[in-house]
Amino acid sequence: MESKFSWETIKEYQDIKFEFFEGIAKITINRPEVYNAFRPETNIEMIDAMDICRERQDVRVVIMTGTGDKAFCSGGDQNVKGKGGYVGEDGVPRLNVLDLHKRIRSMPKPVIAMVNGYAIGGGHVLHVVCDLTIASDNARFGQTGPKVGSFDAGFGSSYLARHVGQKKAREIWFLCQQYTAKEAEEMGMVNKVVPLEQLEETTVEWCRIIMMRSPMAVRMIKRGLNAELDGQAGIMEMAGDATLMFYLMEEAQEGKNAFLEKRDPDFNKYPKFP
Ligand code: S0N
Repeated sequence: MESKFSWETIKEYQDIKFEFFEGIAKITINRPEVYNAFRPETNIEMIDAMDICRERQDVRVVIMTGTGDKAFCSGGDQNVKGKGGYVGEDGVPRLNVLDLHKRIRSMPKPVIAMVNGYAIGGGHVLHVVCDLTIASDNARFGQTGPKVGSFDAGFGSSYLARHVGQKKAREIWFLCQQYTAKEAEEMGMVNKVVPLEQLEETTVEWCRIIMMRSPMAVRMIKRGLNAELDGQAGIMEMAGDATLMFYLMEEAQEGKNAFLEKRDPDFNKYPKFP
């Protein structure tokens, strides 16, 4: 489908497209012949793109999607699944999609799954891990792990249960059935369902609204919501951002300046709010 927006390529890859438009980065899995299933190289490229999104100050929101109108992502590429993981061109088996999940959680900006078809298996997990999900009306959601010889007992189940509740999460995993976009929305794992032809426009509209909000406030909300589930790693991310804000305060500058000027710091002059 033709895009209404003038996306510019940020970097060329083999398995993904990586584009930018007015503050929004878009990462598109570009393997339509396998319904956008991922192989180790796909994840390596997505991780690289995510790292660029993190570093670039002009990127405010990240969209993840798949090429075409059939699939967002159908999970791990079954053609390269071997013992010990998905086997890359280097012959090494990996499950490096987990490193991508960590990047999505850690990204100090919202990551939106723009689901344009099947979100199945590891593809379902991918949308679950994203901060928001906007789906087209033809999208279908579900897990296949216990049917095809895999499972994700990480975010793909525990975080899913935070969206849909424990009973539904167990149903999704134990039965491996598919759910319509409307059912997924009613369950609470999809934020909005729109006709396919309005999917990108709606997602960009949501990005634009987010970009009108305070980046630091949005960032801290993401940190807080993650920390509830992510334990010490989540607290570390939130603490890192608290330190970032402290660095911006004169009180922190005073400590550094006093050290460099070889004098005692004077912290008395700073407010001590109740
Ligand atoms: C998506 C489905 C339901 C679509 O069915 P439909 O419409 O009947 O089309 P098909 O003819 O089946 O598919 C079209 C073409 O696409 C190929 N294809 C589809 N999915 C894959 C895939 N995953 N790998 C390779 N090829 C795929 C088809 O073969 C077909 O090609 P042609 O035309 O050439 O025959 C249906 O396709 C389906 O059910 N797909 C398989 C879904 C699946 O089982 N995915 C893998 C699930 N497992 C994982 O994702 C692993 C996850 C994991 O290991 C993990 C573990 C720990 C922690 C995290 C994870 C994680 O990934 O999150």
